[in-house]
Amino acid sequence: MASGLLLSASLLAISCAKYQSTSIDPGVIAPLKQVEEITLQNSMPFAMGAAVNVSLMKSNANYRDLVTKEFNSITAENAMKFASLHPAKDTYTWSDADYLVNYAIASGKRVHGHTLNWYKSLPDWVNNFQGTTAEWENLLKTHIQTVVGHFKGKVVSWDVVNEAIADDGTIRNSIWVQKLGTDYIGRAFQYAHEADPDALLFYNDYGHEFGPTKRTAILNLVNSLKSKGILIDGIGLQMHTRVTQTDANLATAISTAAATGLKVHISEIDIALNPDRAQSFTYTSTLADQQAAKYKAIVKAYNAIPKAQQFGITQWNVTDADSWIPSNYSCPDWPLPFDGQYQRKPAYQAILDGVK
Ligand code: 9MR
Repeated sequence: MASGLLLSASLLAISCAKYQSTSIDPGVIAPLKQVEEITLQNSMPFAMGAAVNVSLMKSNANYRDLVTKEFNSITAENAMKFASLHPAKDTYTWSDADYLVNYAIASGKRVHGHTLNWYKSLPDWVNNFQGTTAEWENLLKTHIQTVVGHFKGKVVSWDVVNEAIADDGTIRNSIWVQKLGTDYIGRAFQYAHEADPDALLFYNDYGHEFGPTKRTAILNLVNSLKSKGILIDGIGLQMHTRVTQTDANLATAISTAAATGLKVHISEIDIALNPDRAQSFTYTSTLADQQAAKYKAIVKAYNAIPKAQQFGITQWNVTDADSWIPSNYSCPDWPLPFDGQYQRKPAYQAILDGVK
């Protein structure tokens, strides 16, 4: 008892000495406030996402830690595509996608699903499928409803149809159009809605910033779905763009999408520095600054649309070392806000500045 009193008395003496030395009145001291670290998810007024690669999430702690720290929304770069989830007619492989969804739930992040219908990344069994129109319709419906049903209540939103418009503004002559006609697009949305009435459903495409031809065709498509009473919640602007694109074209892409009244997701952003795909190309601080200015212009235009329509901005993978661009085009490039050493580039601060 006596030693307990002695201990309390000495602790009091120490803390009083502390207060005296900093001349703070112990009676009015405020509880310690935790200083919030500046990260994309802490600092931006809308969701900030990244497309992630499951192998890197599993094998690379630097990559995973950066995703955990910076982002509050996750898209699977490849793990939810048809070929990944449904490699044979009666076989579904959920493990990689489930891994991501479980990671997101455990770390309090939103999951955006990508993608239920695309003309690429189809397994051979679909490309080679010999069936009647009814059998193709069943294939489309079964895939969509099995996938949406599996993730019901965990994946909040889906890119239902991806890249159905060609660059010349016509409906892309995909395998789906060949087998089912152009109205398959609306039915894909209906099938997804039936499987999870709470999921937000997006049409996702690239090239809104190229000019009016493709953009108008995309906007006409989503407006016609709406006017037919088909449930569509949002429009995804992929925004695989380049440092040479004009701010005006980028802003028009965003404002015209918002004029539909739908939610707008900048769903796959990256900004190429080497759009001519030169084999030998050098990353310079000038280019990094130009890229930063372009990120800022996009964020600024996005921040100007109504809050209720801001679904968020998702970058396509995490660092320059993981981007699809160098491998896809066999050329060097540095399109993302983080460098290959997981460090923030000038684009990072520019994104934060875009909402100031
Ligand atoms: O980044 C993805 C790459 O790893 C895949 O090989 C490729 C084919 O499935 O798809 C890439 O992601 C694309 C996305 O799914 C749709 N929009 C264009 C993206 C870049 O090609």
